[in-house]
Amino acid sequence: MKIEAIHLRELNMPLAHPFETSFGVTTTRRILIVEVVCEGITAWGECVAGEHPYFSDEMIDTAWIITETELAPRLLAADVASGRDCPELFQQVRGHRMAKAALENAVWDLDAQRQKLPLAKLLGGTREIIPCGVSIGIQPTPEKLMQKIETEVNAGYQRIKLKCKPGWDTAIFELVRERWPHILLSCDANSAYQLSDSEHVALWDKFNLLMIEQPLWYDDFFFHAELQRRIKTDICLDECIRNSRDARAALELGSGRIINIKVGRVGGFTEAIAVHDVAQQFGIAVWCGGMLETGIGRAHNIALSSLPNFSLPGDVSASKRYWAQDIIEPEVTVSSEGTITVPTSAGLGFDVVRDRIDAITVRSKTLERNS
Ligand code: OSB
Ligand code: MG
Repeated sequence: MKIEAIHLRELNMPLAHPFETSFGVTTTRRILIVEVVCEGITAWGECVAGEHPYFSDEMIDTAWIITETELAPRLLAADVASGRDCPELFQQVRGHRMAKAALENAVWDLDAQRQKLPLAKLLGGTREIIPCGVSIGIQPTPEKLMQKIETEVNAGYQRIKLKCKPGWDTAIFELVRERWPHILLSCDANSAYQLSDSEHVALWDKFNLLMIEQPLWYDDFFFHAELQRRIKTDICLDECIRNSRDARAALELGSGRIINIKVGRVGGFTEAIAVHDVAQQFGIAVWCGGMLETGIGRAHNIALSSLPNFSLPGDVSASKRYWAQDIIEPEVTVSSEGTITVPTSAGLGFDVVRDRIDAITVRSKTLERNS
């Protein structure tokens, strides 16, 4: 496939509700969308980097410049057989995995459309439906949190994940467990604790949490192994797993017992599949994380979640939880059993609505093949 043009766009999209984590509050998303064009087919990728480098060291502005000056020119000079060719093509550029993933995933979408296959099938997916959970941000008051949980439990979501940080943890879990003793409940600290907090974190063992996500430093899995030895609850690794070698090292060390796979965090579908496979060899369950994606990234997450070892509910939930109006048709919906049906039509399985994208585009740039 000789890609003829790559269009970069920045979208400004207000979230339906502000989302607060231990590292900050997001009210409007600034999102880099890439569109690759080849032989009359248009395919899409979404860069999940945030507005600030607070989740990881990437942000939309670094992703834009790396895509424009390094990655897109390499893709436009190449002839790729599939998305699997992208990691090698981008190898000289160190890091910038979220930027790489946006382009690589668009190439996978392109290949799926060309072969008239659903993206899920091309990735090796086997599930027809995927189990869904929700991630609930830190709220202004405990009462507001309780209302949110009630809404999501009633909607049928199979797992509730609470964002937490010092001061919004033990007492909150206590309240939630009093009201809902039996729901699948987990928490995500986004690196808000240190090893010296291990006695504090061990107190949560009594809440029967499914997992505690990334309690310690974003770049650590050595001290996570020490913390995992000191607590009963399973640790789930998010930020610190950058690739399948990290996954192998972390699982050898015992840094955690569950992995959250985010395709952007690991640099694209090829590496996401590799992390999935390593976890499977270790008998470790994985689930698909979310980064407040638009319908494009959400469709990619649904396709990835159809792989066999995605056995726990992911943070892949309905469009309406994030957006007044999503940029795909139909929008992503979740059944009353808390599942999403994996689309069976070619490519993403959703139509990208160009008018809506145009209306919220605040900058754009087109790069073309030279010959
Ligand atoms: O750590 O999983 C995370 C959102 C932004 C950055 C990091 C994370 C999250 C979420 C939200 O938890 C998941 C979602 O609903 O998209
Ligand atoms: Mg997380």
